[in-house]
Amino acid sequence: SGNNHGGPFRQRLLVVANRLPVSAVRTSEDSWSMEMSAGGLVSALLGIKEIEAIWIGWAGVNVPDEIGQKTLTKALAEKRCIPVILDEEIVHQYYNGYCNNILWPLFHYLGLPQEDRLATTRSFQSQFAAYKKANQMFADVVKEYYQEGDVVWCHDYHLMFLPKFLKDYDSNMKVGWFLHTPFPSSEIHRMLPSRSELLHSVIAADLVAFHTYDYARHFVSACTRILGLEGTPKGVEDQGRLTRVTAFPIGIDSERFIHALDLPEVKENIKEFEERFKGRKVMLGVDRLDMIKGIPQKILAFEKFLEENACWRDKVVLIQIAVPTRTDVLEYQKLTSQVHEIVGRINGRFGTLTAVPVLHLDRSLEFHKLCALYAVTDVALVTSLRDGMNLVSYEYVACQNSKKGVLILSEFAGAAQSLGAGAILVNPWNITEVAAAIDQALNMPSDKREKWHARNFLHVKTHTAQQWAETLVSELNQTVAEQRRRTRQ
Ligand code: ADQ
Repeated sequence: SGNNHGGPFRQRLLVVANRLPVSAVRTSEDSWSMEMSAGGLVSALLGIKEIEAIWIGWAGVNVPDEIGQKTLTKALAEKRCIPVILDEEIVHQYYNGYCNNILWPLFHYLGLPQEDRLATTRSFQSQFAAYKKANQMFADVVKEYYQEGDVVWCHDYHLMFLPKFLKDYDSNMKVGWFLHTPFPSSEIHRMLPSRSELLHSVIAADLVAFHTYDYARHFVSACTRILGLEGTPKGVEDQGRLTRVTAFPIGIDSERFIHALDLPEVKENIKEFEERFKGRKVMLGVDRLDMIKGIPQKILAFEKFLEENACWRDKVVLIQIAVPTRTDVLEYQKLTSQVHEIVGRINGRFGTLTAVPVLHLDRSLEFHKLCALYAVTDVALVTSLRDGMNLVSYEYVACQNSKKGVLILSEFAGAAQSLGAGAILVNPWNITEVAAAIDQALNMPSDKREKWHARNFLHVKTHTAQQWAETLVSELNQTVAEQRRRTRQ
């Protein structure tokens, strides 16, 4: 095969995701500056020696001119990234429209947008057409770079057509599809006007994987109920062809967080924060600003806690870091104003001349500051209304070896299934319950905190992103080998 350059054999992995793991900034007509983002997936794949990962995805920038496209492609190649060039209109319809306005809320049980309830509306149809077209464009780039023997790993709800487009091109291609969000109950998926086409396209993959068994089960039910296919313990069967459906929960690169705590600048930050919040307990929320994260509900629960526990008013602070995302989508703009209004009200009610109870920042934090914050806080509040997994809860645990703080965790986050036994589980819609959980967390005796932390820390350390990626790739190779054995018989 063309990818063996005399050294030990390394299988090529084409990782296809909507966004490349880089941010590209154009510095002149023909030059770009690139910064690789340090997500779990990136470090996971760097850590697997037997695999050579190549990324395919959108670079997140609009590049209408040919010089720009050529120079961008060249600059990205050095980072082992291959761009899919999407124009502004497609991005608007496919990404802001179908992905973020339709699939995202539906998969998180937030329903379909009001004006699109009827499948006949023009916006729904044109967004769906753009989604399909964008998926075709991703497929075309994959086809161009694909070599026999490569493994192709498609990511997320943005690319549900991709497995089908790739298998139509070459039925021998090894194709896996992983969903980072929940897969909802089949009763929810049923509402989607394009429900069948999407399911058919996904099961063209050899392996379909989710964070939890519940999501995998919902997916299989959707295939049996909506498509009338047969569900088996291994997956879904369509005319004798089996698509393996299973759960492979993601993890984080825990060593990266644990080591960071020893860095001088992180230690410096920790000291600064401790000084700044001396005499107060610190609670922390870190989320992308998104309706699924339940930020308003969380702050309202904190308000209720302060109402009921006057003695805590000047002794506790909630730091909420909310990175703005998808700022082009109206719903997200409304959410920002809503959060600001609640924060303003609480600080007005319970603040003093020297301190406010809620410290809310509309921004992302650099890695070192984030680690320091995770390390100094007494309680982490993860109150997602739905969340595929939620990595913030993992990162918090990884950084809590000295403090052994308490995790308050939504039962609707995938992480509830892995960290739930060492956390206070809550229904984020029940503000009274969350307020009570805050009280319990702030008063929890240290022996219980230590026991819970030890349990969760062990989990986070042993279920890493690297292990997740390795498992998925080897399972995909195995699944395909088994299929070939079966069809030969
Ligand atoms: P997200 O919805 O983005 O991911 P999450 O899993 O919490 O949610 O990951 C967010 C990442 O961004 C974390 O690594 C976190 O450190 C970082 N981050 C968030 N807010 C930040 C801030 N204010 N400053 C700096 N960094 C911040 C989707 C799904 C999740 C699933 C992941 C992975 O929605 O459920 O866990 O994919 O599959």
